[in-house]
Amino acid sequence: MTKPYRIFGAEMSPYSVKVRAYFRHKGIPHRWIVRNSATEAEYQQHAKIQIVPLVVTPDDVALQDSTPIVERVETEHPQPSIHPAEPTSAFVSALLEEFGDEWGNKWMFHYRWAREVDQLCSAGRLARAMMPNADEEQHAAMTAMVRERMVGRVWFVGSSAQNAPFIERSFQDALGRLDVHLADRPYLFGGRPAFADFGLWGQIYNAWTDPTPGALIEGRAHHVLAWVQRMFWPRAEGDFESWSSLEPTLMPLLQHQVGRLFMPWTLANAAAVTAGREDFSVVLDGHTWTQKPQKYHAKSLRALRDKYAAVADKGPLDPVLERAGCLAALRG
Ligand SMILES: N[C@@H](CCC(=O)N[C@@H](CS)C(=O)NCC(=O)O)C(=O)O
Repeated sequence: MTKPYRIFGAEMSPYSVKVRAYFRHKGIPHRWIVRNSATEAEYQQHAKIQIVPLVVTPDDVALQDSTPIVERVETEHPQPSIHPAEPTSAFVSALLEEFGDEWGNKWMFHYRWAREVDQLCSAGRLARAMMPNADEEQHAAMTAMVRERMVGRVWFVGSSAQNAPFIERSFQDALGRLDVHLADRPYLFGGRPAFADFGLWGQIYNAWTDPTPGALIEGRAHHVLAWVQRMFWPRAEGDFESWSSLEPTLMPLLQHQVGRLFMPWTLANAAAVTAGREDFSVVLDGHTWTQKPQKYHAKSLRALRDKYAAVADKGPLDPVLERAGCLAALRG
């Protein structure tokens, strides 16, 4: 019998649970291994960089970085596909996957560390996950350490006093639009989960576990809440829908969040990385956003542009991307 895949991850790591949900949906045999002191030696045997998730294949190949992990495993286990057959839907799904990973992470990370109630809850849970057998005193000390370390890192995703209300408006706007879209279907592209579901879900599920954004989801977005729970172990309930039936409620999310906010942000970020700048500012929907550039995002923008370039027939796709305000940025 072939060995199962091993996924080293953490419940509070959005990229880890994204990959786990993918393996669960595909029915690919795997073991979920929480990265903590007990599993650290095995993790270090395989990890090239110190991040989770780390996936080790049955023949002991180590994979890191959630998007390429899913893409690679998908080529080895192509059925049932997470990519809609219609090329427009397939590309929009890849675009939303990238948006979830990169912009959705700002929502999650900001809310996790902005307010005392979320800081205490998150630091306490992280400390417990790292040292499951700690006594109360050790746990309190570890909680304080984690809290100080993480609160000191929020600037990394652009969370700041200046950007905070803007990030929170973006989250709440997206929740409202997703709730309308998910009122009529179990997953973003219809009856089965697509690439986009996994990327967005990792972030929104993690936000749901924190007090402030969790209350927003539970209070205002019942269809999103049902999707958060469905995606925990996602099962196909039907087929992908046609783009024409998805567009009426998916386009507003693309326009308001992806075209207006994420695309100009990612372009400005990539330009700042290329120019080797210490920080950059960009006007997003009338708000001046300032942060230090994030190197990884320049790389993932290049990968997204490569995916756009590889779409063979752009005839139906380009007008959709134009309406969404995303086309120019993807052409590069
Ligand atoms: N682009 C990577 C991001 C992975 C990532 O940022 N992982 C975080 C946890 S969610 C991590 O391990 N960070 C290392 C650290 O905080 O020390 C992916 O998609 O897998």
